[in-house]
Amino acid sequence: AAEVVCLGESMVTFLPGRPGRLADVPSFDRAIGGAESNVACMLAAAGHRTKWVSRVGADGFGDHLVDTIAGYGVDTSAVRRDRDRPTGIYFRTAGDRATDAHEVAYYRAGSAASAMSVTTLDTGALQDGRILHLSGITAALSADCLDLLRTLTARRPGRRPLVSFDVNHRPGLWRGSPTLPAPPPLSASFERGRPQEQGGTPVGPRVLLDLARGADLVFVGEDEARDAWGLHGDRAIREALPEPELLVVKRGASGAVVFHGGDRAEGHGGERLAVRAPDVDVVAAVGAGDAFAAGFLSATLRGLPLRTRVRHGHLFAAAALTVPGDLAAPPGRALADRLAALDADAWE
Ligand code: KDG
Repeated sequence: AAEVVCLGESMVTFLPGRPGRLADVPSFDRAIGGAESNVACMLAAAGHRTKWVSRVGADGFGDHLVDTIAGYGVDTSAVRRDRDRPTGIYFRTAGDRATDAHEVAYYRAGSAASAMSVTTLDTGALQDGRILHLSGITAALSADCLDLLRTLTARRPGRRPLVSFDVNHRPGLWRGSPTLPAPPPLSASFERGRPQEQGGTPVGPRVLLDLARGADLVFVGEDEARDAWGLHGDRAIREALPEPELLVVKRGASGAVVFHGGDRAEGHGGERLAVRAPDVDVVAAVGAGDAFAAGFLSATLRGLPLRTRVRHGHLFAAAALTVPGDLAAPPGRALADRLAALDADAWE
C-alpha cells in the first residue's frame, strides 16, 4: 500500500523560453505540472511510497504525464485514460522576480480530469494510503469534481485515511481563464469552466473553506486566505478553521505558523508554533507550496516533531523555489535532518 495517495489533475506545462508577456514569448519548453502529482513526485523522490489517482486523455500528452510521473517512482496504476476528453495543458510566463506576477493560460475546460468523480475513478485506490492528499484546485474544475471533494472531505466516524488538504486557491480557475473551445458541458450545472450550485448560483473560492473544515491537515497561504476568504492573519484563519487537527498557515519568506490540537469544542486554542524559513534567492515560486506539503508530509510519516516537520516543509520548498519549473529534487534525508536540527539562530 502507498503511504500517501494524491488525487488531482495534472497537465503538460509549457514554460517560456525567455521572460516577457504571453503575447511576446516565441517558444516554450515542455514540462509537467499538477499540484497533487508534484507532491507525489517529491515524496517519491524523498523515498516514500506514493500513488497518484487521476484521469488523463488517451493522447500523447496523457502518455507523457503518466510516464514522467511514474519515472519519479509514483504508482500510476490507478490513473484512468479517457477516450473522449483531452489531457489539460497550460502555458505560463516567467514571474517577475520581485512580485512573482506572471500570466497563466489554462486549456483544461472539459479535460479528462474535469470528469473525475466517484464513478469515473478507482475509488478503492483513494482508500489505499495512510494519507489522502487533496487540493482546492480540484474543486474549481467541474461540478463533478467539487462533489468528489465534498464526499472525500465529509467527516464520518473512523474515517480513514487521514485527509490532507492544500487550499491552492487559483484565481484564474475561479474567474474562468482563456480556454480552447470547450466540449459540451459535462452536466447542466457546469458552465464556463466553473462549478455551479443547483439553481445556477456560481460557487466561489469560499467553498474551499467548507472543504478545508473537513480535512485533518490543512495547508493555506496567508495571501490565499485573504484573497479567497477575506481573512487577515493566521489567528483569524484558525478561528474560521478550528476543526482540522493541524493547520499550517504559510507566510512566504517569513515562514509558517502551525496550529495543533486545541479544544475544538471551544472553537480553537491549542498549540501555535511559528517557524522561520531559510533565505533563498527565488527563481520561481511555482511548485513551492507543493514542495512544502511534501516536506511536511514526509516528516509527518517519519513521526518527527512538529517544528521539524515545518522545517522539512521549508527545506523542500527552498529546493522548488530555486528552479524555474514545478519540480525539484528534495534535499536528501540525511542533509534535511541535519539542517532541520540546526538551532533557531542558524534559521534566522
Ligand atoms: O502548484 C503548482 C500548480 O499550480 C501547477 O503545477 C499547475 O496544478 C496546477 C494548477 O492547477 O494551477
